[in-house]
Amino acid sequence: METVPKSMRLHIALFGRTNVGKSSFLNMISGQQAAITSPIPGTTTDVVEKTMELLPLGPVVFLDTAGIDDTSELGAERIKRTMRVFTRADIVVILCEAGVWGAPEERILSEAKERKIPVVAVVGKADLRAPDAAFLKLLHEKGISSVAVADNLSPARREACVADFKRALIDCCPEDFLAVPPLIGDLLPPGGLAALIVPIDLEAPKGRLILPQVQTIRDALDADTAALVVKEREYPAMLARLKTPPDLAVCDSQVVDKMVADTPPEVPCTTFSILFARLKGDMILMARGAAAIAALKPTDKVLIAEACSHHAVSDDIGRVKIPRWLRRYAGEGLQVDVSAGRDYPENLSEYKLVIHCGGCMLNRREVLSRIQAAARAGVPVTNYGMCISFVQGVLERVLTPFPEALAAFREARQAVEAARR
Ligand SMILES: Nc1nc2c(ncn2[C@@H]2O[C@H](COP(=O)(O)OP(=O)(O)OP(=O)(O)O)[C@@H](O)[C@H]2O)c(=O)[nH]1
Ligand code: SF4
Ligand SMILES: [Mg+2]
Repeated sequence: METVPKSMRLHIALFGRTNVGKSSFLNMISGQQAAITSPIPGTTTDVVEKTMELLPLGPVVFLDTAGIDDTSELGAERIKRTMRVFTRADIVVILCEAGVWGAPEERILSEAKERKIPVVAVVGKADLRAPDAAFLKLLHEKGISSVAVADNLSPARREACVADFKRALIDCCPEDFLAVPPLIGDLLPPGGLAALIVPIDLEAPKGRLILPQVQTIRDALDADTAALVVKEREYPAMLARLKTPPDLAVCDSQVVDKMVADTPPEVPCTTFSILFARLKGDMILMARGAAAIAALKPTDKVLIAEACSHHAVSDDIGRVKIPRWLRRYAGEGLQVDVSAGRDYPENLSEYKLVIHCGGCMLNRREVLSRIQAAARAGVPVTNYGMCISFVQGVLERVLTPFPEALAAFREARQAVEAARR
C-alpha cells in the first residue's frame, strides 16, 4: 500500500495549539514513532507526513502540523506553513484538551468551515482530564463529533479509541473518497476498446509510463474493457489493422492535433488532461476558462501554475511551449508568470487567466482549492491540456465526450465574441 500515490490518499490534517498532543496522537494512531513529541511547546516545526492504510477507509496520509498559537521567534513562519495545509486537507482534526476551547480552536474551525472541510475533534490527554458533559455539549452544538483519547491506554482501550476515531472519519469523509469519480471506464461500453496515444519524447521518463497513463490503463481494465497503447507515429497503422475502430481515443495533449487528424470523425476522442480535469478538478469550470484565451490582449498577464517543481527540460511544456503558443495567439507582449510547487500566489487578481498543470501530484481537494482561489478572485482558470487543445483549434472535438463541458465552453466563447463586437 506504500505504493499508492499520495495524491490518491485521503488527507487527514491534525491542527491544534502547541503541546496539545498532536504528534502523540499521530504516533498512537500509526502505532509508530512517526513524529517527535516532547513537553516543550513548538516541538513540531514543519509539516510531518505519515502515510498508512487505515482500514476500512483505505490509504490515507496524516499531516501533523506546528501549533497554531506558536509565539516563538519563528512562530509566524510556522503558522503560515500550518495554514497552507488547509489547501490539501480532506478532513480537519482539531486536537484540543477538555475544557479548553478558545481563539486557536475557533480559528481552525472557521478556516475549515470556509473551505467546507469536515471537522472531527480529538480531545487529548483524557487521562489528565476527561471531557465533561458541558464540554461535549459545546462540541455538539458546534456540529463537531468528538473522540476522547490518551497516549497511555491499554491495548484494548487504544483499539477502541482508534475504532471510534475511524468511525468519526467515515461519517464525515468526503463522498469522492468513498466513491471515486470515474476516469475512463464509464466512457467505454462493456468489452470496449480505448486507444491510448502516448508520445515517447524527451520529457518521457526512462523505462516507464507516467502516472496518469498508468491510472488510465488500470481504470480501463477495472471496467472490463481493453486499452491499446501506441505512440502517435504508429497510431494510423494500428487503426488500419483493427476490424472495428476503438470506442474512444485518448492522447497526450502535445500530440492532440495529430490525433484529431488521424482519428475517424465518428470516433470520440479526448486527452489525458481532460480525463484528469474530470477526476481531479472542475472540468466544466476549466472548459469555460479555456474560452478566456480568446479574449487575451498583448498587454495582459497570465499565470502558469505548476504543482511540482519537476526538473524543467529545454522545451518544457509549461515554461516554453505554452508561453510560445499563447504569445503567438495573443501577441508577443503577453506577460507569462510561472509558479511552481506549493507556492501558489495569494493574489491572483492581476491575472487575466490561470493555466494549471494536470496536478497529478496533488489530491482532488488541493486542485479544487486552487481553482476556487482563482474563481474567488474572478480569474478564469483552465489547464495545460485544454489550453493546448484550444490553441491548436481542436478543443471542441476533444470535449465532445463531455457534453456539459462542451456546452460551457461554447457559451463562454460566445460571450467573449459578443464582448468583442
Ligand atoms: N498525560 C498525557 N500526556 C500527553 C498525552 N498526549 C501527549 N502528552 C504529552 O504532552 C506533551 C506534548 O505532546 P506532543 O505530542 O509533542 O504535542 P504537540 O501538539 O505535537 O506539540 P507541538 O509539536 O509542540 O505543537 C508531551 O510531553 C506528551 O508526552 C496524553 O494523552 N496524556
Ligand atoms: S502535471 Fe503538475 S503535478 Fe504533475 S508532474 Fe507536471 S507539474 Fe508536476
Ligand atoms: Mg508536535
